[in-house]
This record gives sequence, structure tokens and C-alpha cells, in this order.
Amino acid sequence: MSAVGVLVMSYGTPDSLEGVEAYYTHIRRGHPPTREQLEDLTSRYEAIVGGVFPLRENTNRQVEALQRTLDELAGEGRYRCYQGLKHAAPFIEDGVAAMAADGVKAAVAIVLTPQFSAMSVGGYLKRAREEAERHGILLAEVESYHLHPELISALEKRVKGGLEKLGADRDGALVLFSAHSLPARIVEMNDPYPEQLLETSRAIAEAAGVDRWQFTWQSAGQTGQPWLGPDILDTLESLSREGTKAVLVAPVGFVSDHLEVLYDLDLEAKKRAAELGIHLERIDMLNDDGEYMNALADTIVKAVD
Ligand code: FEC
Repeated sequence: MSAVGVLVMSYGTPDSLEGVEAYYTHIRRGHPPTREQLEDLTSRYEAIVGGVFPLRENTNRQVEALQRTLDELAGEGRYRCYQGLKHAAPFIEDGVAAMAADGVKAAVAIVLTPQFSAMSVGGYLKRAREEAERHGILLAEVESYHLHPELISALEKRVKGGLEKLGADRDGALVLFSAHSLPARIVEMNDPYPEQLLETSRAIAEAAGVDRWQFTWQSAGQTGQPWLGPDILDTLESLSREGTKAVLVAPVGFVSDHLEVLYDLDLEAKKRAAELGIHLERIDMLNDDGEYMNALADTIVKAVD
């Protein structure tokens, strides 16, 4: 019997600074960025850890760790993981084609982000589904796992560890959960994304015994249309006006160290916080954390059953 394929999908990142233009063009659905937009994005990549692309290595490590976890859970050979990226090679379609070439007949698709939105996870799953149909692969789809107990437990530990980083400032500190903004029209579409993010945040706060917390958006695009707000930079200003002196950011819509965390939070938000007299720290990202891998593996096995 052939293995059950596991299509592990993630956002993708360029593999070099020369690759940023093609990557950005893909994100913009084939429309190349202007020179100004390209320079802006390139400079953000250059600003984080010297122009390397941590998301690529982190996704590789996550997929390897998930394979090991599935082997331990279900026995070697039962599941075989394939990587499929949204905006870089190996693309989602490449991952499905690799499964087909290996003779995989049944597979599960899962995305390395816990909450569902038709505009994010929905897009990954649609591409996976269409390619699987082309190859005659039966595909089970995981839409979300945002309340999985092991995910919440892993994040609870990170919030507790993050509060320690605030040292003497932790008394009276506020935990600021965050996620990537999306165009505000998703609200009219009754999209579950905002509610699922609040559910994840609430569950972590309860588990960690945190009373003072809020949710905010980050990393909104510049498209001329309204995006979900408030943005973290505005939230920091409101908090400063209310007298908050210490903030722990917990980006619960992301699972890896990458540009939106290392630039938007660690450089941009931290700078704004410092200007406002706020001590800002961030929780460690999950990356290939054991409990996160267990949450993924358990979700995958249940999707197959
Ligand atoms: O480290 C890296 O190289 C990649 C970091 C990265 C992650 C990520 C995750 C999400 N995005 C989501 C939504 C959008 C929408 C647009 C959009 C645009 C960008 C651009 C870059 C970028 N995103 Fe991203 N996102 C990452 C990086 N994202 C770079 C382009 C320049 C910019 O706007 O800064 C707007 C697209 C459009 O114009 O139509 C919408 C969502 C997530 C979280 C879920 C997931 O991981 O898939 C939602 C990581």
C-alpha cells in the first residue's frame, strides 16, 4: 500500500536577494512591483539578519520534524510529507506533482498557519485541490487547528517565557496578540478569520493566567483599499496614551521566524514602542517546537480517519 501523502504548505520566501522581484511579482498575481516597491521590500529583507531568508530553512525544518513525528505516531512509511509553497518553489502544484510521481493515491493538505480565512488558507487549499484532482489523488483538507490543545499549550509556554523577558516591567504588562491583516471586506464575507484569532488568543490568555490582553492587526498591505485594523503601530500609541509601559507581542497567526515578525515586529514595532516609552518584547516563534509538531500530526491523522 502506498503511503498517505501529506502536503505541508507554507507562504514561501525568495532564495536570494535576486529572487525578490519574481517572488513579489507572484504575490501580486503576475503584476511586477514598481522599482520603489521592489526597493522597499528588498531593503526590509536586507534589514533582517543580513539579507538571509529564515522562512525557507524554518519551513524545511518544520517539514522534517513533522515527518519524524508522524513516523513515531503511526510507524515509518505510513505518511510521507511533501512541501508546497504559495509564492516560491517548490510551489503547491510541485508538491502535489511529486506525490503523484511517487504513486500517492490519498493525501492530506495542511497549512503552517493555524486559523482559516478564505483569502489565505482557502487559497492554498483551492490550488492543492485543483492539482490533486488533475492527478486523481483523493485529498482531505485541514482548514484550521487554531484551538488544538497542544498548540495552545506550546503558545502558553511562550507567553509565560515572554513575560519573563520583561523582567521587572512584567507587572502591569499587556499581552498583545497579533496576526496578519487582510482586506476589511472579509468581514462582509462572514469569514471566520477574525473570530478564530480571538479564540486562539483567549484560550492562550486563559491557560497562561493573563488578564490584561488585546488583539491587534499587523503587516497590512498598501493596496488603496481598507484593511482590518487597528494596526499594531496605532495600538501602541493608544496603549501609551493609556499609560501602558510594557507589552509582550504574541503573533499567533504566524508560526515561524520570518520577515513579518523579524522586521514588522522586532524592528518597526519595537522602534515605535521605544519612542513611546514602552518596553516591548515578543514571544519566541514556534518553528519546529515539539508540541506544535504533535498538534499538526494529530490533526493530520484525524483528517485521514
Ligand atoms: O519571510 C518571508 O519571506 C515571507 C513572510 C510572509 C509571510 C506572510 C504571511 C501572510 N501573508 C498574508 C496575507 C497577505 C496579503 C498580501 C500580502 C503581501 C505580502 C508581501 C510580502 C509578504 N506578504 Fe503576506 N506574508 C509574508 C510576506 N500578504 C513580502 C508583499 C509586500 C507587502 O505587502 O509587504 C497582499 C497581496 C496582494 O497584494 O494581493 C493579503 C497572510 C499571511 C499569514 C498566513 C500565511 O502564512 O499564509 C494572511 C509569512
